[in-house]
Amino acid sequence: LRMEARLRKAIKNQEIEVFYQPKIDARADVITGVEALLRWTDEELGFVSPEVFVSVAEETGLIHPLWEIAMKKACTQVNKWNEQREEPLSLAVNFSAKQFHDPASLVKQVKEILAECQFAPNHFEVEITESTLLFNSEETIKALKDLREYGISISIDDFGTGYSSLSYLKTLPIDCLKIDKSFIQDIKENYCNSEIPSAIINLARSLRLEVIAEGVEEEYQKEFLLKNNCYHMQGYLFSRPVRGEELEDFLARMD
Ligand code: G
Ligand code: G
Ligand code: MN
Ligand code: NA
Repeated sequence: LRMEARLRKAIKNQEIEVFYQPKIDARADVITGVEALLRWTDEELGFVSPEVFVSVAEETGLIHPLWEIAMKKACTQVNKWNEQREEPLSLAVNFSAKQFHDPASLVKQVKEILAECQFAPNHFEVEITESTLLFNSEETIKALKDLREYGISISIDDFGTGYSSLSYLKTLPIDCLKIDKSFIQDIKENYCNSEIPSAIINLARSLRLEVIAEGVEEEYQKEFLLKNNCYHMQGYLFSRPVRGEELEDFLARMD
């Protein structure tokens, strides 16, 4: 209850920050986009893990205002960066399953915010988890189709950890599988424990989906992924999620 009240206050006083984690094409070590990740440090509670406050927000209806903060701040920020770039960065935002209770109005709001921020839909990515697809409601599927027709791409976050059936992969409007970081962290120096990432990479290829590995921390994990034709990566090996200013240093170093 105290956390809910503090979070409400933080939203009102604009104390919620957005951090950015680069997505890398590891073939050439170039940055292709960023994922927006919320951060909150409260005066009384100190740093609160997003896992904690996102779940509080989901239970209390605060996930919607938090999402609006992530959307507006990130679209504005990434647009600024893209003005200075030849190759625009894509922007990925996490969407909670709870937000698909009213899928049609969610789609409407996504379009409104992108239009308001003049952010190009074809550089925007929605990250959902398998739990969003679990109920497979007609309206959710229609919402994802609408987003895609608008130019937005859809990624399945934490792929491989959910309880949904694989059958949706053939029928649902999705673009990309994000291999969950737990599977990447399992990959050891001699490439043992790499069966699941290999299987997901092959699955994505067969279904003509894109694939990205998250949680890449070690050079040998990157090597394994490159050898297995998974080129897109995210993880501490490249960069932690960082503030906008720090991401600018990263961009300057990469270019
Ligand atoms: O940034 P970090 O890996 O610590 O995030 C922990 C969890 O919080 C992850 O599951 C991440 O998806 C979630 N999270 C961070 N930012 C957002 C957000 O803007 N919206 C939603 N729904 N979840 C977020
Ligand atoms: O659930 P989602 O994938 O959106 O959340 C991403 C979370 O993973 C963030 O909390 C981010 O800080 C974390 N993360 C990103 N890269 C790494 C990594 O290389 N190692 C670990 N342990 N966590 C990571
Ligand atoms: Mn994510
Ligand atoms: Na994840």
